[in-house]
Amino acid sequence: MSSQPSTKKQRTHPQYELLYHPGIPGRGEFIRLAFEAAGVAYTDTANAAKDGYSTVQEICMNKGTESADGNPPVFSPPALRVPGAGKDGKSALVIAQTPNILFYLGERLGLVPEDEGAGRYHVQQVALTALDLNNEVHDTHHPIAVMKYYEDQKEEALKKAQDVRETRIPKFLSYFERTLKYNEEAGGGQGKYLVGDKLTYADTTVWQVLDGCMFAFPKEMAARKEEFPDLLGAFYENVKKESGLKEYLSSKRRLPYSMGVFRHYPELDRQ
Ligand SMILES: N[C@@H](CCC(=O)N[C@@H](CS)C(=O)NCC(=O)O)C(=O)O
Repeated sequence: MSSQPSTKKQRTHPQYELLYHPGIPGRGEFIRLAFEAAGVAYTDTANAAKDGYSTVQEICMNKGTESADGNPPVFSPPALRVPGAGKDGKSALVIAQTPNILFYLGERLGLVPEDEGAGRYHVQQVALTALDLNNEVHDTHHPIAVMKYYEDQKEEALKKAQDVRETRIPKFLSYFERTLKYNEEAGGGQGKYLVGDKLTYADTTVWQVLDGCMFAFPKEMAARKEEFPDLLGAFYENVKKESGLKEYLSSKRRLPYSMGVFRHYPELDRQ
């Protein structure tokens, strides 16, 4: 699908291409949310056409010394291809690693504080922390081997999930809740935004991880609501209502969770 969110920005943009696996939100979702929140069009290459995934595989999963257009190799999707932004100013730029892509897009999509000071690094700091939690949640169902089935590592998964739910999730939620309060006390955000007084990719990234945790561990997250009322209440609800995101979240472009990072195995949730 070629995404056409409502256009909010006046600036002209290249036709950005998100290179990711088809059919799952996965780590591609952090990038989609940034585009959708900004109202900037992008091509979700693997979901846009039947042969789209072969392009993703050629660029991001080849065994050569180059990804494409003279760019260095990519370890794995997601990657971003930006036509016209290559070294010679004509070919394409290809970059990878979710937080690196978000950092590149942040200023271009208007999803970081306007001044170039500490605020931009704070946005990146919060997003990186949310992505750390994303990785820890992944390890609850694959604690031993990424390429082995969940069923082959279930015993370890039960132990890992218990630790992540009991010690790691509350530690991360506490950090995000304190970040919200810090911003509010500094006169920004009104409890709606983590950094500054408008939506940044820190908000969209934290929101996606919270939403994924609610899918994966519904009982655990419901039980934590009292402890973290601002984060799991006002903040979570407000991000959903942001223009661009509201339309996206009820559209077909928002893919359902399935067998990606966020999986619902009832036995891994609070009992
Ligand atoms: N740290 C990387 C992780 C990338 C990653 O793990 N990508 C997954 C899909 S979400 C993948 O295809 N991994 C293949 C592999 O690790 O072999 C990022 O944030 O982009």
